[in-house]
Amino acid sequence: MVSRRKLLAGGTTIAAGAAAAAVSRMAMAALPEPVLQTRPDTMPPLAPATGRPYRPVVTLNGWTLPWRMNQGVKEFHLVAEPVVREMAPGFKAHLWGYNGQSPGPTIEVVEGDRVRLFVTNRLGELHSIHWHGQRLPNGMDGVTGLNQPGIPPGKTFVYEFVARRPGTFMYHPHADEMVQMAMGMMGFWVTHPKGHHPLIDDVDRDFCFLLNAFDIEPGSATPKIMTMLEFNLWAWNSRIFPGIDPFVVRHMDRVRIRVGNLTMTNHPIHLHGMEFQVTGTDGGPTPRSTRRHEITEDIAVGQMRQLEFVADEEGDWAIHCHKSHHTMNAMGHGVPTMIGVDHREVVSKINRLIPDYMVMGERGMKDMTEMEMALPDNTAPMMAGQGPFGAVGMGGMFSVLKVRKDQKPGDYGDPGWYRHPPGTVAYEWTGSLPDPARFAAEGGGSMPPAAPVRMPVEVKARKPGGGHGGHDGHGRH
Ligand SMILES: [Cu+2]
Repeated sequence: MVSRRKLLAGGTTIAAGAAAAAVSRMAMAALPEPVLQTRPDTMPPLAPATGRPYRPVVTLNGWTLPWRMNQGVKEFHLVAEPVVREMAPGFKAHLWGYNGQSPGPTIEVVEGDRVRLFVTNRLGELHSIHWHGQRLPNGMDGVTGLNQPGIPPGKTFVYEFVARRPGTFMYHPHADEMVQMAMGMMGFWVTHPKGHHPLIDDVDRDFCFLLNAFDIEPGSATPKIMTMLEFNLWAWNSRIFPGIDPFVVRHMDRVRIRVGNLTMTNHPIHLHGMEFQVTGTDGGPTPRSTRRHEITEDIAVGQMRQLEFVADEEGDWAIHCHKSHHTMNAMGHGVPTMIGVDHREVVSKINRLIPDYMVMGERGMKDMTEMEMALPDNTAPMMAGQGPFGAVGMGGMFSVLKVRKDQKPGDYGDPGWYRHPPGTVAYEWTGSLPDPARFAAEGGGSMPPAAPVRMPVEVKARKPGGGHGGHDGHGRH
């Protein structure tokens, strides 16, 4: 999160870019200097120093790309290049991205702005960028081969169009799409409304992030690019829990969270504690008559959603993808279910033969966080987050919405854990326990079986084994 120290450090980088807004006429003939940012921290919102005013967004574990005004045109410079992204503390991945990061920086403009984007290709193969959702001239749409030739390695292309409609957008490659997106190339784009818009409310805090997924074999650092279903790292802006910053807001703030999905499956994003409304989709702001309260919004592949709510409940509220496999980090193996089995002796014997062997905990997966196991080098922590009451047995797409009365306006700094008022935390029952009254185990049905049951069977629920690609859950290693 944005501490004072980080703010200063990050501010230097961004200020250097903002200063480019005041370059000489001579320099205006040249490309805008690319601004690079390699820290994975959530940077403070970039207040517009030039152009039309707006309330800037905060990019989760990311930043907004500074621009320069050149005779009324907003100029940005994106550099497509290999990057090293810290996905969680102690876990770095070799990805591709823009300007030092995966995802690339967020681009913020105002409805009606003329935008000129210089795109420099520092990859070893053709590149192009598609401005997902924008109204623009066909030749600016970025599909290699269809709308333009691919940008060769080492070359820079220029895209120029007017940001015609306000809303939530993304950008991503449209050259060798599968590889380049699997490697982490994507970014967020927000077009703010010009003046008051009847369907776009002012908010106090405006967050954005992309859903993305990677398949990085434990022990390696580069994603596999052929994967279609069996991803093992489910990320928000190329970060995984516990490495995802919290969303920090003031009590009674009006909050907007913008989410875009550039994975290959849907993600039901679930907020605890409060209901939100979906105020915008890919097509723009939603009519007020269609808005209803939700606590989970399924975001399909290639879609964007704006979730809005008034933060009227204090506390530390979970926000996560509701697919439970997406709140887990990389797993080393097709893990057998061992619930109910005391396997400690077995494991130590197997480990003599197969040092990396792991089994699922006997009381559930959370056991693994407490077991002494050597993970291969550069493996994401299986599940590790230390909350105020102990370990949080999660990974992947999980973060915390922190609602505080004493948070200052504009302060996104982490306030620490919520201090619950006395008597408002679930507690242990210490009285006597009556024997539970149980119903019979056999149920009825809408019809009797056609033939009497000869041989009753009893099974235990078991996670699907590895090797067959039918489910979109954990890795199959
Ligand atoms: Cu998900």
